Amino acid sequence: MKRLEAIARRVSNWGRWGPDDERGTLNHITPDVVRRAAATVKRGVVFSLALPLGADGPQIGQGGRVNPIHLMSATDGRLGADPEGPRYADDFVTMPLQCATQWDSLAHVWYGDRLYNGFPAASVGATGAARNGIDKVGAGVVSRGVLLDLARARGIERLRPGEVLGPGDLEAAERAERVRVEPGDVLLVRTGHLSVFTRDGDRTAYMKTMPGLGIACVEWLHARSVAAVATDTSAVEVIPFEDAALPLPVHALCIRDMGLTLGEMFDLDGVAADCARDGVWEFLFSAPPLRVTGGVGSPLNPLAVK
Ligand code: UVW
Repeated sequence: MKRLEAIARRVSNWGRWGPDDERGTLNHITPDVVRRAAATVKRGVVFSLALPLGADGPQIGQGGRVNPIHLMSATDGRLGADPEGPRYADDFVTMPLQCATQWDSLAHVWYGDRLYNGFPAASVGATGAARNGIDKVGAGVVSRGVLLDLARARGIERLRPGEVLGPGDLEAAERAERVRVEPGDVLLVRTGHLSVFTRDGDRTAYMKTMPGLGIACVEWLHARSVAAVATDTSAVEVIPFEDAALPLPVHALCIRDMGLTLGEMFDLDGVAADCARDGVWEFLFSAPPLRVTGGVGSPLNPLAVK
């Protein structure tokens, strides 16, 4: 990370919201931002941006990440002796918290023995994250969502795996959509890459390489005071990495230095099609994580309301 030190210093938010802050850029979501977000709702239509949580998910076992295992613990449960009485079903699910549509918490990636805001890396251990866990997100993530559809802005179905996206690409989409990413917004970036999995059914190609944000975007996200950023890929950033000797640079700078929450595997196709129809690329966005104590991530069902 030595080579990225200068960027890390420029984008650092350590101490900005106090020495105990564990929410990072989510602090950009002020009551004014939420009111403005609510005012974007005009038609009352709601889109889910989540992949289904099931055995058919995108995971290929890489890094121990598997798809959810859903088991029934009761299928004919009954209480009391009345054979005509109510019956019930119960179930449980075993899953990596990172296996489908999800937020990365600020304890997910770090370097140099320090997490976001200077907390020791040892805060993350066998019992979870004592600092910067997903449970610290509190009231959730409710803000204005702005969708930049980079594939559509270029008139193509999807971007090429390995394509490095820069600030110029984000701004070109802003111009094409006549929208501007403002402080406190949740930025949703559609690359079209999700269809490698959802349409072509090729999990390996979806998971192993992808278009994504390059290092140059980190300062842009900082300058725009974005609250969180999510994409339709599994890593937000480009894979292969820009420098093979420097893995996860965007995660490292965004999560550890800036305190920026990252969202992955968002299904943006439905809402993007609607935005293309009505020309409105902003909406009320709500994606509260599960309050998993000490979790370093959380599965989600993000909603866009227009
Ligand atoms: C890692 O691969 C560590 O992170 P992510 O799934 O967030 O890309």
